[in-house]
Amino acid sequence: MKVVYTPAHLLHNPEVEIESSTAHSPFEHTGRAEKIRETLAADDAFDFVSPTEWGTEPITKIHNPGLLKFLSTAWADYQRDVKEVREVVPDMFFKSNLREHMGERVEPESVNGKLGWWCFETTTPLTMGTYEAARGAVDVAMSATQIVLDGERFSYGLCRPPGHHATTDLYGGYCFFNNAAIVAHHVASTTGTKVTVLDVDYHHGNGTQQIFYERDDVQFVSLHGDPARAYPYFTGYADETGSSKGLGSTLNLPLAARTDDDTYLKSLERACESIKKFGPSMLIVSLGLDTFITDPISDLSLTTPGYDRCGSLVAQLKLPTVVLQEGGYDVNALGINVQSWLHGLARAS
Ligand code: SP5
Ligand code: ZN
Repeated sequence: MKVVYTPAHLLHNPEVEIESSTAHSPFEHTGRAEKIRETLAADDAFDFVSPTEWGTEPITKIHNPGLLKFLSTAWADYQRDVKEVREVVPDMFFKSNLREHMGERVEPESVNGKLGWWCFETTTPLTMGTYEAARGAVDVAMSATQIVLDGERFSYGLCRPPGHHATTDLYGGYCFFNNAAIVAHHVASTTGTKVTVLDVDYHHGNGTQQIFYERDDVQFVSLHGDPARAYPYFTGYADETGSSKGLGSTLNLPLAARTDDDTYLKSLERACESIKKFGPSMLIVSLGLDTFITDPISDLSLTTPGYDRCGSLVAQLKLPTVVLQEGGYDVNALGINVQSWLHGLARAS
C-alpha cells in the first residue's frame, strides 16, 4: 500500500495546549506522525511517496476563502500587532447570541477579533509554520486520493495536522483544513459519483458533518464517544441525520464509555450496512486511533488486534478506499495501531 507523507507537518509544532482548564504540553504534537512514519517505514507492506502540490483551489471549494486568508497571515499579524509570542490562541470567541437582536456584522479588522471569528476553542494554537503544515496535510490527502483515482484499491495519507473538526468557516480541535471533506468533495464533483466519509476517530467529526449536512452526494457516517460526555459536546447525537436534500445521508453512532472490540465491531457493521445502501463509488476513512484503550484523552477500550478486525470489516465493502490520519494520542501504540488497521484492510481484499 502506498503511504503519502511530507515532513512539512513538522512546521506545526505547538508546545502548549489549553485543555481541561490547564496549560500543558500538547497531545497533538509532531511525534505522533513521526511514530507512524517510523512504524510503517519498517514494514515492507508500505511504500512511501511524497505529495504533489494542489494549491488553494481544492481548499476554497470547501472552506470560506476568508478562513484560508486569515490562516495564511495570522501568526505573523499577531507578532506585529499584538505581541511576539511562540504560539497564538484567541482570548475571545464569537458566539452569535452575543449580538442577539443586533443584526449581523462582518469579520473584525483586528487580529484578536479575527481569531475569535475563525476559531472555536482553545486547544489549537497557531505556530510560525502552522499554515504551511496545514497546506501540506491537504496535499497529502489529495495525493493519496489521486493514487486511488488512478486505479489502486487502497492508499493511506499520513495527514498532520488532522482535519475532521474544521468546518466551512471555523478551525479548532487540532484541525485547520478538513482534509477528508476536501477530498470527498473533489471525488464527488469531478467524477459525478457518490462518496462516503466513514469517520472512526473517537471524537465526532463535526466539521465533516456540517460541510455535507445538506448534500445527497456525500454520505457521512461516524462512530464516536457519545457527545453527551465527549468533545465536541454539541454535535454527533444519533438524531442528527442530515437536512433538506441531505436528509438520511448522515449517520451518527454514539458509543458508551469503555466500549470494547466486540461491541465496537457491531456498530461498525451497522455503519457498513448503511454505506452499502448508499452505494458510493469510493470510501474515505477518517482514521483516528484515539479509540485505543490507553488513549490519554478518550474512554473507549479498543485494542491493537481489534483494529485489524475493523480494517477487515471495512475491506468487505469492496470499495476503493482512501484512509486519512486524524487523531490518536497514545503515541507509543499509535504506529502499531495504524499498521494493524491497514493490514486488516489490505489482507481482506
Ligand atoms: C483530531 C482530534 O482527535 N481532535 C481532538 C480534539 C480534542 N481536544 C480537546 C479534548 C478535550 C478532552 N478533555 C478530556 C479530558 C480527559 N481526561
Ligand atoms: Zn479525535
